[in-house]
Amino acid sequence: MKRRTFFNLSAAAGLGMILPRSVSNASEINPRGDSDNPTLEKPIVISTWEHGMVANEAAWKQLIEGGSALDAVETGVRVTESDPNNLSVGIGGLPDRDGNVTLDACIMNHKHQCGAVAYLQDIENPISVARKVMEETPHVMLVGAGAKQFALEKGFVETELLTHGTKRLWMKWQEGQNPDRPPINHENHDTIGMLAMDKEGNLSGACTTSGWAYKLPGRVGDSPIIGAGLFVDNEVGAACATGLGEAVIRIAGSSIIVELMRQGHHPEKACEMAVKRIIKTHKDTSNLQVGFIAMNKKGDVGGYSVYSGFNYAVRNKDINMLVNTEFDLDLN
Ligand code: SD4
Repeated sequence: MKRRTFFNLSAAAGLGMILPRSVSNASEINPRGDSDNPTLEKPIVISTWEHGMVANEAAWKQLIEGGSALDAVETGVRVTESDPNNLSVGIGGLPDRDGNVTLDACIMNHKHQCGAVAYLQDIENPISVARKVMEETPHVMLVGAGAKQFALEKGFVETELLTHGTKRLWMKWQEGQNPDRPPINHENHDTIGMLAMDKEGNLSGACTTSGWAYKLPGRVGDSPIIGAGLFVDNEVGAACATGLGEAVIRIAGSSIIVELMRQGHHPEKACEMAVKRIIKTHKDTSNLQVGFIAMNKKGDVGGYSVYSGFNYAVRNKDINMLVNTEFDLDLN
């Protein structure tokens, strides 16, 4: 059974409430672009998963003070990167098969400028390194040892990213698993992707992750790849992804969503169409969790996922809430 995505503006307004999606009362408002759909007033920030609530808060502070969407998304996702209890982003992210934490991140602004790092080790805030790549080099992406060297040259501090907790989890995984066949499941995906529109109406996005837990050494997912994990086109809108990166890359997920919005589709519908394309391109849908979120220039937002269980956090002056998305395959 499909459920619809609802925002409850009156209940959520300014209260900092986290509401489940299946809120049901007369003031429900459908954000799909129906007649009573409210276009959210800028500034707006949205981000993936429940950890997006705190990340949004940091981004929101920038936005209401007149900060740029770019500053907001960088500030926002840094909160998640620096949280040692988050198992999929920054410090405390789960390592690869061999116990090395390798981070992927990208950032994009309203001028089609973008920067990315992949397979970056020992640096807590890859998003800020990605921004430096964007602003201080002629390149878009630096990877591995070169990315780390660049970060150190720019004054970033070398940090141990494997915590006692993640080391223990990795050792436990090694005992129980064939190290050549890293598993993928819905629990080990928690990337943060964030999209913001500032007071000027400019869009930016950021995406950062430690990737697929226990991945093969050298593996890079969608999160640092512009057009896959994140895409921003200031004329149209922005989108970002979380979940199985390989599946997102195969359909150039975020850029497809922006193009679908350009054709006039509401962000939620565009995300749904991308999800359907992912399902269509995979014979085996087990472990195929992918979630997208998107925002258009008008201030409509939406998300959609392959499986149930995905949510995203929304913040503007009227809303501060967690929205469970619609999905195609029910895990329950
Ligand atoms: C990846 N897309 O590396 C990332 C992982 C992720 O929530 O999104 N986790 O494939």
